[in-house]
Amino acid sequence: MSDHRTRFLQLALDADALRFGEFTLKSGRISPYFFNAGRFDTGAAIATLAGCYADALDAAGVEFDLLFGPAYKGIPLATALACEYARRGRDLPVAFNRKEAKAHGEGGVLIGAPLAGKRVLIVDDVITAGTAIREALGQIAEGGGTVSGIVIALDRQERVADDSVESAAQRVAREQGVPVVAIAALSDLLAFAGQHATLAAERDRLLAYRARHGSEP
Ligand code: OMP
Repeated sequence: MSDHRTRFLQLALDADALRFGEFTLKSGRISPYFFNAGRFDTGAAIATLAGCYADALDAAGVEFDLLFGPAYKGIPLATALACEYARRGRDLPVAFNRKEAKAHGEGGVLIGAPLAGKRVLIVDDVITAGTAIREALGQIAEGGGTVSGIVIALDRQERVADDSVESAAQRVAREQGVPVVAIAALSDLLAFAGQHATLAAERDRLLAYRARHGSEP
C-alpha cells in the first residue's frame, strides 16, 4: 500500500475521523464504519491530511491549476492543500462557494480566485450520493472554470443504488469525464485492517458490508 494511504488511515483512526460501530448513512444503509472529516480538527492533523491529498494527486498525475473547496467541509481542505502546495513550491489559486448567494457587498456564491479559464480540481472529503459535488460542478461552470479532476479523502466504494454496480465516485467520473482520485478506498481500509490484529473483528464486518453494498472494482 502506498505510504500516503497508510499515513491517512492511521491519521484518521488517531483523530477519531474513522470510527467503527453502527451508523445510519444518508442512503439509509446501516454501516459498520463512518468517516467524519470534521474530526481533523487541529492544525497538525489538517496539515498531515493535506500532505496525503498532495501525495495521492502526485501519484495519480492529475493536471489542474486552481483548487476549489465545496462548502462546507471542502473549504478548509482546499485551503490546507493550497498551503501544502505552496510549501512544496507551487503557488496555486484557491476558491470556494457559499451555500447561499449573498445579495449585498461583493454578492454571488463564489469566493476567492476567479475561475475563468482555469482547470479546476475539486477538493472534498467523501462522495456518497454526489449531491455536494454536483452543486459545485454547476457553480464552477457558471464561473467559467473547467473541472479537470476531483479529489476526496475516502472512497467508500459502495453501490450508488441497489440496482447499480457503480459507486458514486465511478458515476461522477463517468458522467463528468474527469478522474476522481481518493487518498484511500474501502479496499485500502480492508488491507490496513488485515495488517492490524486489533482490527480483525472490524475487518469481518467491513467484508460483510462490502459483500452486500460494494460496487464493482
Ligand atoms: P453527498 O453530498 O451525497 O455525496 O454525501 C456527503 C455526505 O456523506 C455527508 O453529508 C455525510 O453526512 C455523509 N457521509 C460521510 O460523511 N461519511 C461517511 O462515511 C458516510 C456518509 C454517508 O452518509 O454516506
